[in-house]
Amino acid sequence: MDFTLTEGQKMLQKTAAEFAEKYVEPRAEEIDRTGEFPRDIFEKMCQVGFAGIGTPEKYGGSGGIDIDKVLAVTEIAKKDASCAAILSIHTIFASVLNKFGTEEQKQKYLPETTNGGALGAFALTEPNAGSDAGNAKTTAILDEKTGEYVINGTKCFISGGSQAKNLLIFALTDPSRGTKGLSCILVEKDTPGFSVGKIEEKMGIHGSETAELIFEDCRVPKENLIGKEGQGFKIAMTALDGARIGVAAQALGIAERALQESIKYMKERVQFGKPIAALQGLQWYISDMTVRVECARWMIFRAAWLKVSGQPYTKEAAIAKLNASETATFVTNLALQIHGGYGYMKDYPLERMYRDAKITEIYEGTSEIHKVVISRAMLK
Ligand code: COS
Repeated sequence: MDFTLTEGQKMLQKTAAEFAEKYVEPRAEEIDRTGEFPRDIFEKMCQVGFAGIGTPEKYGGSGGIDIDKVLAVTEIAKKDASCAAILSIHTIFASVLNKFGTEEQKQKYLPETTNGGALGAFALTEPNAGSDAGNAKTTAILDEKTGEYVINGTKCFISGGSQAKNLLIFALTDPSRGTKGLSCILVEKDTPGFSVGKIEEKMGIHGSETAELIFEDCRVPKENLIGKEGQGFKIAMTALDGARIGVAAQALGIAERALQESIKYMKERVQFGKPIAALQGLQWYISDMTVRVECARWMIFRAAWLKVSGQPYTKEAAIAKLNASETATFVTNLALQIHGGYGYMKDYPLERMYRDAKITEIYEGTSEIHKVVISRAMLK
Protein backbone atom coordinates (compact mmCIF):
# COMPACT_ATOMS: atom_id res chain seq x y z
CA MET A 1 0.00 0.00 0.00
CA ASP A 2 1.45 3.33 -1.06
CA PHE A 3 0.48 6.39 0.97
CA THR A 4 3.00 8.69 -0.69
CA LEU A 5 1.54 12.12 -1.29
CA THR A 6 1.34 13.23 -4.92
CA GLU A 7 3.24 16.35 -6.01
CA GLY A 8 -0.11 18.18 -6.05
CA GLN A 9 -0.86 17.08 -2.49
CA LYS A 10 2.59 18.14 -1.29
CA MET A 11 1.98 21.53 -2.89
CA LEU A 12 -1.45 21.82 -1.25
CA GLN A 13 0.04 20.89 2.13
CA LYS A 14 2.71 23.58 1.72
CA THR A 15 0.16 26.16 0.60
CA ALA A 16 -2.08 25.36 3.58
CA ALA A 17 0.88 25.58 5.97
CA GLU A 18 1.89 28.97 4.53
CA PHE A 19 -1.71 30.18 4.66
CA ALA A 20 -2.00 29.12 8.29
CA GLU A 21 1.29 30.79 9.17
CA LYS A 22 0.41 34.05 7.44
CA TYR A 23 -3.29 34.48 8.20
CA VAL A 24 -4.29 32.14 11.02
CA GLU A 25 -1.40 32.13 13.49
CA PRO A 26 -1.35 35.92 14.02
CA ARG A 27 -5.07 35.88 14.87
CA ALA A 28 -5.29 32.70 16.95
CA GLU A 29 -4.86 34.25 20.41
CA GLU A 30 -7.33 37.04 19.66
CA ILE A 31 -9.93 34.64 18.22
CA ASP A 32 -9.69 32.55 21.40
CA ARG A 33 -9.89 35.62 23.67
CA THR A 34 -12.79 37.38 21.94
CA GLY A 35 -14.72 34.35 20.66
CA GLU A 36 -15.48 36.25 17.47
CA PHE A 37 -16.20 34.26 14.34
CA PRO A 38 -13.18 34.85 12.06
CA ARG A 39 -15.18 35.70 8.96
CA ASP A 40 -12.19 37.25 7.21
CA ILE A 41 -10.22 34.00 7.54
CA PHE A 42 -13.21 31.93 6.43
CA GLU A 43 -13.61 34.13 3.35
CA LYS A 44 -9.92 33.77 2.56
CA MET A 45 -10.25 29.98 2.88
CA CYS A 46 -12.99 30.22 0.25
CA GLN A 47 -10.87 32.45 -2.00
CA VAL A 48 -7.84 30.17 -1.98
CA GLY A 49 -10.01 27.12 -2.67
CA PHE A 50 -9.84 25.23 0.64
CA ALA A 51 -13.62 25.44 1.09
CA GLY A 52 -14.09 23.94 -2.36
CA ILE A 53 -11.96 20.84 -1.85
CA GLY A 54 -14.06 17.82 -2.80
CA THR A 55 -16.51 19.83 -4.91
CA PRO A 56 -16.22 19.56 -8.71
CA GLU A 57 -14.86 22.61 -10.51
CA LYS A 58 -18.08 22.99 -12.53
CA TYR A 59 -19.81 24.01 -9.27
CA GLY A 60 -17.06 26.43 -8.31
CA GLY A 61 -15.12 23.87 -6.30
CA SER A 62 -11.43 23.05 -6.38
CA GLY A 63 -11.88 19.37 -7.17
CA GLY A 64 -9.61 17.17 -5.12
CA ILE A 65 -10.33 14.38 -2.71
CA ASP A 66 -10.70 13.72 1.00
CA ILE A 67 -6.96 13.26 1.50
CA ASP A 68 -6.53 16.85 0.29
CA LYS A 69 -9.10 17.97 2.82
CA VAL A 70 -7.23 16.15 5.58
CA LEU A 71 -4.01 17.92 4.60
CA ALA A 72 -5.60 21.38 4.58
CA VAL A 73 -7.51 20.91 7.85
CA THR A 74 -4.44 19.48 9.63
CA GLU A 75 -2.20 22.40 8.63
CA ILE A 76 -4.77 24.97 9.70
CA ALA A 77 -5.42 23.15 12.99
CA LYS A 78 -1.73 23.46 13.82
CA LYS A 79 -2.25 27.20 14.12
CA ASP A 80 -5.86 27.42 15.26
CA ALA A 81 -8.36 24.64 15.90
CA SER A 82 -11.34 26.98 15.55
CA CYS A 83 -10.47 27.86 11.96
CA ALA A 84 -9.86 24.19 11.18
CA ALA A 85 -13.25 23.29 12.69
CA ILE A 86 -14.97 25.98 10.62
CA LEU A 87 -13.41 24.66 7.42
CA SER A 88 -14.05 21.02 8.24
CA ILE A 89 -17.71 21.50 9.23
CA HIS A 90 -18.38 23.82 6.28
CA THR A 91 -17.22 21.15 3.84
CA ILE A 92 -19.79 18.70 5.24
CA PHE A 93 -22.51 20.99 3.90
CA ALA A 94 -20.98 20.86 0.42
CA SER A 95 -20.39 17.11 0.58
CA VAL A 96 -24.07 16.44 1.36
CA LEU A 97 -25.18 18.63 -1.55
CA ASN A 98 -22.62 17.00 -3.84
CA LYS A 99 -23.80 13.51 -2.97
CA PHE A 100 -27.54 13.92 -2.47
CA GLY A 101 -28.52 17.25 -4.08
CA THR A 102 -30.28 17.61 -7.43
CA GLU A 103 -28.47 19.27 -10.33
CA GLU A 104 -30.55 22.40 -9.72
CA GLN A 105 -29.68 22.48 -6.00
CA LYS A 106 -26.00 22.02 -6.76
CA GLN A 107 -25.98 24.84 -9.30
CA LYS A 108 -27.86 27.11 -6.95
CA TYR A 109 -25.95 26.53 -3.71
CA LEU A 110 -22.52 25.05 -4.37
CA PRO A 111 -20.75 28.00 -6.06
CA GLU A 112 -21.53 30.38 -3.20
CA THR A 113 -20.56 27.67 -0.69
CA THR A 114 -17.22 26.87 -2.24
CA ASN A 115 -15.83 30.22 -3.32
CA GLY A 116 -18.51 32.78 -2.48
CA GLY A 117 -18.07 32.99 1.28
CA ALA A 118 -21.55 31.60 2.10
CA LEU A 119 -21.03 29.47 5.20
CA GLY A 120 -23.00 26.23 5.37
CA ALA A 121 -24.21 24.53 8.55
CA PHE A 122 -25.34 21.02 9.44
CA ALA A 123 -28.13 20.87 12.01
CA LEU A 124 -28.87 17.41 13.38
CA THR A 125 -28.48 17.65 17.16
CA GLU A 126 -31.41 18.50 19.45
CA PRO A 127 -31.66 18.86 23.23
CA ASN A 128 -32.79 15.20 23.52
CA ALA A 129 -31.12 13.86 20.39
CA GLY A 130 -27.35 14.06 20.79
CA SER A 131 -25.70 10.65 20.64
CA ASP A 132 -29.19 9.26 19.98
CA ALA A 133 -29.47 11.24 16.77
CA GLY A 134 -32.48 9.19 15.66
CA ASN A 135 -34.56 10.68 18.47
CA ALA A 136 -34.88 14.06 16.70
CA LYS A 137 -38.28 15.68 17.29
CA THR A 138 -38.18 18.65 14.91
CA THR A 139 -40.93 18.28 12.34
CA ALA A 140 -41.24 19.42 8.73
CA ILE A 141 -44.80 18.77 7.62
CA LEU A 142 -45.65 19.29 3.97
CA ASP A 143 -48.44 21.80 3.34
CA GLU A 144 -49.89 20.34 0.13
CA LYS A 145 -51.71 23.58 -0.72
CA THR A 146 -48.62 25.78 -0.78
CA GLY A 147 -46.02 23.14 -1.60
CA GLU A 148 -43.98 24.14 1.45
CA TYR A 149 -42.54 22.27 4.42
CA VAL A 150 -43.56 23.85 7.72
CA ILE A 151 -40.70 23.34 10.16
CA ASN A 152 -41.12 23.42 13.95
CA GLY A 153 -38.57 22.52 16.59
CA THR A 154 -35.25 23.40 18.14
CA LYS A 155 -31.73 22.39 17.21
CA CYS A 156 -28.81 22.89 19.57
CA PHE A 157 -25.00 22.97 19.52
CA ILE A 158 -25.00 23.86 15.81
CA SER A 159 -21.62 25.01 14.54
CA GLY A 160 -21.82 28.33 12.71
CA GLY A 161 -25.59 28.44 13.27
CA SER A 162 -25.96 32.21 13.21
CA GLN A 163 -23.13 32.77 10.74
CA ALA A 164 -24.34 30.36 8.07
CA LYS A 165 -26.20 31.53 4.99
CA ASN A 166 -27.58 28.06 4.28
CA LEU A 167 -28.35 25.29 6.75
CA LEU A 168 -29.10 21.60 6.34
CA ILE A 169 -31.83 20.72 8.83
CA PHE A 170 -32.84 17.19 9.77
CA ALA A 171 -36.55 17.04 10.56
CA LEU A 172 -39.38 14.51 10.63
CA THR A 173 -41.51 14.76 7.51
CA ASP A 174 -43.42 11.71 8.81
CA PRO A 175 -43.26 11.66 12.63
CA SER A 176 -45.04 8.28 12.75
CA ARG A 177 -42.03 6.54 11.13
CA GLY A 178 -39.29 7.54 13.57
CA THR A 179 -35.83 7.65 11.99
CA LYS A 180 -37.33 6.44 8.71
CA GLY A 181 -39.46 9.60 8.68
CA LEU A 182 -36.45 11.90 9.04
CA SER A 183 -35.58 14.11 6.06
CA CYS A 184 -32.88 16.59 5.15
CA ILE A 185 -34.08 20.07 4.17
CA LEU A 186 -32.10 23.15 3.20
CA VAL A 187 -33.11 26.34 5.00
CA GLU A 188 -31.81 29.74 3.98
CA LYS A 189 -30.84 32.05 6.81
CA ASP A 190 -33.41 34.78 6.18
CA THR A 191 -36.43 32.47 6.02
CA PRO A 192 -39.26 33.80 8.24
CA GLY A 193 -39.87 31.54 11.24
CA PHE A 194 -36.18 30.74 11.62
CA SER A 195 -34.28 32.42 14.42
CA VAL A 196 -31.10 31.93 16.37
CA GLY A 197 -31.36 31.36 20.12
CA LYS A 198 -28.55 30.96 22.62
CA ILE A 199 -24.94 31.25 21.50
CA GLU A 200 -22.99 28.87 23.74
CA GLU A 201 -19.93 29.82 25.75
CA LYS A 202 -17.47 26.96 25.52
CA MET A 203 -14.27 25.62 27.03
CA GLY A 204 -12.43 25.78 23.69
CA ILE A 205 -12.67 26.40 19.93
CA HIS A 206 -14.06 29.83 20.80
CA GLY A 207 -13.97 31.07 17.20
CA SER A 208 -16.20 28.25 15.99
CA GLU A 209 -19.62 29.49 16.97
CA THR A 210 -22.08 27.06 18.59
CA ALA A 211 -25.71 28.11 18.35
CA GLU A 212 -29.25 27.11 19.16
CA LEU A 213 -31.64 27.27 16.19
CA ILE A 214 -35.36 27.81 16.59
CA PHE A 215 -37.98 26.98 13.97
CA GLU A 216 -41.51 28.32 14.45
CA ASP A 217 -43.77 27.63 11.48
CA CYS A 218 -40.76 28.17 9.25
CA ARG A 219 -41.86 27.57 5.66
CA VAL A 220 -39.46 26.38 2.99
CA PRO A 221 -40.31 25.30 -0.56
CA LYS A 222 -40.50 21.55 -1.04
CA GLU A 223 -37.78 21.94 -3.69
CA ASN A 224 -35.39 22.36 -0.74
CA LEU A 225 -35.72 18.71 0.22
CA ILE A 226 -32.27 17.09 -0.13
CA GLY A 227 -32.50 13.51 -1.33
CA LYS A 228 -35.81 11.77 -0.67
CA GLU A 229 -38.29 12.03 2.16
CA GLY A 230 -37.29 9.56 4.87
CA GLN A 231 -33.67 9.43 3.70
CA GLY A 232 -32.52 11.97 6.29
CA PHE A 233 -31.02 9.58 8.86
CA LYS A 234 -28.91 7.83 6.24
CA ILE A 235 -27.82 11.18 4.79
CA ALA A 236 -26.82 12.32 8.29
CA MET A 237 -24.91 9.10 9.03
CA THR A 238 -23.15 9.20 5.65
CA ALA A 239 -22.20 12.83 6.21
CA LEU A 240 -20.95 12.07 9.72
CA ASP A 241 -18.71 9.28 8.45
CA GLY A 242 -16.90 11.84 6.31
CA ALA A 243 -17.06 14.55 8.97
CA ARG A 244 -15.32 12.24 11.44
CA ILE A 245 -12.28 12.12 9.19
CA GLY A 246 -12.32 15.93 9.27
CA VAL A 247 -12.41 16.05 13.08
CA ALA A 248 -9.63 13.48 13.19
CA ALA A 249 -7.55 15.74 10.92
CA GLN A 250 -8.24 18.65 13.23
CA ALA A 251 -7.11 16.57 16.23
CA LEU A 252 -3.99 15.50 14.34
CA GLY A 253 -3.06 19.12 13.63
CA ILE A 254 -3.44 20.07 17.29
CA ALA A 255 -1.36 17.06 18.40
CA GLU A 256 1.40 17.63 15.82
CA ARG A 257 1.79 21.26 16.82
CA ALA A 258 1.85 20.37 20.54
CA LEU A 259 4.60 17.85 19.82
CA GLN A 260 6.61 20.36 17.78
CA GLU A 261 6.28 23.01 20.51
CA SER A 262 7.43 20.50 23.12
CA ILE A 263 10.55 19.51 21.15
CA LYS A 264 11.44 23.18 20.64
CA TYR A 265 10.89 24.03 24.29
CA MET A 266 12.86 21.05 25.57
CA LYS A 267 15.89 22.08 23.53
CA GLU A 268 15.73 25.69 24.74
CA ARG A 269 14.72 25.34 28.37
CA VAL A 270 17.71 24.90 30.67
CA GLN A 271 17.28 23.41 34.14
CA PHE A 272 19.88 21.77 36.36
CA GLY A 273 22.54 23.21 34.04
CA LYS A 274 21.39 21.55 30.82
CA PRO A 275 18.51 21.65 28.34
CA ILE A 276 15.59 19.61 29.65
CA ALA A 277 15.80 17.61 26.38
CA ALA A 278 18.66 15.75 28.13
CA LEU A 279 16.27 14.36 30.77
CA GLN A 280 15.26 10.81 29.95
CA GLY A 281 11.85 11.10 31.62
CA LEU A 282 10.93 13.90 29.22
CA GLN A 283 12.57 12.18 26.24
CA TRP A 284 10.18 9.29 26.78
CA TYR A 285 7.26 11.70 26.75
CA ILE A 286 8.40 12.73 23.25
CA SER A 287 8.53 9.08 22.18
CA ASP A 288 5.03 8.42 23.50
CA MET A 289 3.67 11.53 21.79
CA THR A 290 5.39 10.68 18.49
CA VAL A 291 4.00 7.14 18.43
CA ARG A 292 0.48 8.42 19.03
CA VAL A 293 0.77 11.15 16.37
CA GLU A 294 2.13 8.76 13.73
CA CYS A 295 -0.60 6.19 14.43
CA ALA A 296 -3.22 8.92 14.18
CA ARG A 297 -1.87 10.19 10.87
CA TRP A 298 -1.85 6.82 9.14
CA MET A 299 -5.26 5.76 10.42
CA ILE A 300 -6.71 9.02 9.09
CA PHE A 301 -5.07 8.54 5.70
CA ARG A 302 -6.35 4.98 5.59
CA ALA A 303 -9.95 6.02 6.31
CA ALA A 304 -9.73 8.84 3.74
CA TRP A 305 -8.18 6.48 1.17
CA LEU A 306 -10.98 3.94 1.67
CA LYS A 307 -13.56 6.70 1.20
CA VAL A 308 -11.87 8.02 -1.94
CA SER A 309 -11.58 4.54 -3.42
CA GLY A 310 -15.29 3.92 -2.88
CA GLN A 311 -14.93 1.23 -0.22
CA PRO A 312 -16.86 1.03 3.07
CA TYR A 313 -15.13 3.20 5.66
CA THR A 314 -17.61 3.75 8.52
CA LYS A 315 -15.60 1.62 10.96
CA GLU A 316 -12.24 3.02 9.82
CA ALA A 317 -13.48 6.63 10.12
CA ALA A 318 -14.66 5.84 13.64
CA ILE A 319 -11.29 4.25 14.51
CA ALA A 320 -9.42 7.23 13.05
CA LYS A 321 -11.56 9.76 14.89
CA LEU A 322 -11.52 7.90 18.22
CA ASN A 323 -7.76 7.46 18.08
CA ALA A 324 -6.86 10.93 16.78
CA SER A 325 -9.05 12.75 19.30
CA GLU A 326 -7.69 10.75 22.24
CA THR A 327 -4.22 11.41 20.83
CA ALA A 328 -4.88 15.14 20.79
CA THR A 329 -5.87 15.21 24.47
CA PHE A 330 -3.01 12.87 25.43
CA VAL A 331 -0.38 14.87 23.53
CA THR A 332 -1.57 18.33 24.58
CA ASN A 333 -1.69 17.15 28.20
CA LEU A 334 1.94 15.96 28.07
CA ALA A 335 3.00 19.04 26.11
CA LEU A 336 1.52 21.27 28.79
CA GLN A 337 3.30 19.21 31.43
CA ILE A 338 6.62 19.57 29.61
CA HIS A 339 6.14 23.34 29.49
CA GLY A 340 5.44 23.37 33.24
CA GLY A 341 4.19 26.69 34.63
CA TYR A 342 4.74 28.41 31.29
CA GLY A 343 2.42 25.92 29.60
CA TYR A 344 -0.34 26.86 32.01
CA MET A 345 -0.03 30.56 31.16
CA LYS A 346 -1.85 32.26 28.30
CA ASP A 347 1.45 33.61 26.94
CA TYR A 348 2.01 30.20 25.37
CA PRO A 349 -0.48 28.52 22.99
CA LEU A 350 -0.44 25.23 24.93
CA GLU A 351 -3.32 25.95 27.29
CA ARG A 352 -5.50 26.94 24.32
CA MET A 353 -4.57 23.78 22.46
CA TYR A 354 -5.28 21.70 25.57
CA ARG A 355 -8.79 23.22 25.75
CA ASP A 356 -9.35 22.97 21.99
CA ALA A 357 -8.31 19.32 21.88
CA LYS A 358 -11.04 18.14 24.25
CA ILE A 359 -13.95 18.85 21.91
CA THR A 360 -12.56 16.44 19.33
CA GLU A 361 -13.46 13.61 21.73
CA ILE A 362 -17.03 14.88 21.89
CA TYR A 363 -18.37 16.37 18.67
CA GLU A 364 -19.30 14.59 15.43
CA GLY A 365 -19.86 11.62 17.74
CA THR A 366 -18.42 11.01 21.20
CA SER A 367 -15.63 8.48 21.76
CA GLU A 368 -18.27 6.18 23.27
CA ILE A 369 -20.40 6.36 20.10
CA HIS A 370 -17.35 5.45 18.06
CA LYS A 371 -16.81 2.43 20.27
CA VAL A 372 -20.43 1.46 19.52
CA VAL A 373 -19.82 1.84 15.77
CA ILE A 374 -16.54 -0.11 15.87
CA SER A 375 -17.78 -2.94 18.09
CA ARG A 376 -20.99 -3.32 16.06
CA ALA A 377 -18.91 -3.69 12.90
CA MET A 378 -16.63 -6.26 14.55
CA LEU A 379 -19.42 -8.32 16.14
CA LYS A 380 -21.97 -8.35 13.33
N1 COS B 1 -24.00 5.10 6.82
C1 COS B 1 -25.17 4.84 6.21
N2 COS B 1 -26.26 4.35 6.87
C2 COS B 1 -26.13 4.13 8.19
C3 COS B 1 -24.93 4.38 8.89
C4 COS B 1 -23.84 4.87 8.15
N3 COS B 1 -22.67 5.13 8.75
N4 COS B 1 -25.11 4.06 10.20
C5 COS B 1 -26.37 3.62 10.31
N5 COS B 1 -26.98 3.68 9.10
C6 COS B 1 -28.34 3.24 8.79
C7 COS B 1 -28.53 1.77 9.18
O1 COS B 1 -28.12 0.92 8.14
C8 COS B 1 -30.02 1.69 9.44
O2 COS B 1 -30.68 1.58 8.21
P1 COS B 1 -31.87 0.46 8.03
O3 COS B 1 -32.89 0.82 9.09
O4 COS B 1 -32.34 0.66 6.64
O5 COS B 1 -31.24 -0.86 8.31
C9 COS B 1 -30.34 3.07 10.00
O6 COS B 1 -29.29 3.95 9.57
C10 COS B 1 -30.42 3.07 11.51
O7 COS B 1 -29.18 2.60 11.99
P2 COS B 1 -28.95 2.14 13.48
O8 COS B 1 -30.02 1.17 13.88
O9 COS B 1 -27.53 1.70 13.62
O10 COS B 1 -29.20 3.48 14.27
P3 COS B 1 -29.02 3.84 15.82
O11 COS B 1 -30.19 4.62 16.23
O12 COS B 1 -28.66 2.60 16.59
O13 COS B 1 -27.81 4.87 15.81
C11 COS B 1 -25.54 5.57 15.94
C12 COS B 1 -26.55 4.57 15.37
C13 COS B 1 -25.42 5.47 17.42
C14 COS B 1 -24.23 5.17 15.29
C15 COS B 1 -25.95 7.01 15.49
O14 COS B 1 -27.11 7.43 16.17
C16 COS B 1 -24.86 8.02 15.71
O15 COS B 1 -23.91 8.10 14.95
N6 COS B 1 -25.00 8.85 16.77
C17 COS B 1 -24.08 9.94 17.00
C18 COS B 1 -24.59 11.18 16.36
C19 COS B 1 -23.52 12.19 16.24
O16 COS B 1 -22.41 11.89 15.85
N7 COS B 1 -23.83 13.43 16.56
C20 COS B 1 -22.83 14.44 16.51
C21 COS B 1 -23.26 15.72 16.03
S1 COS B 1 -23.95 15.80 14.47
S2 COS B 1 -24.08 17.68 14.10
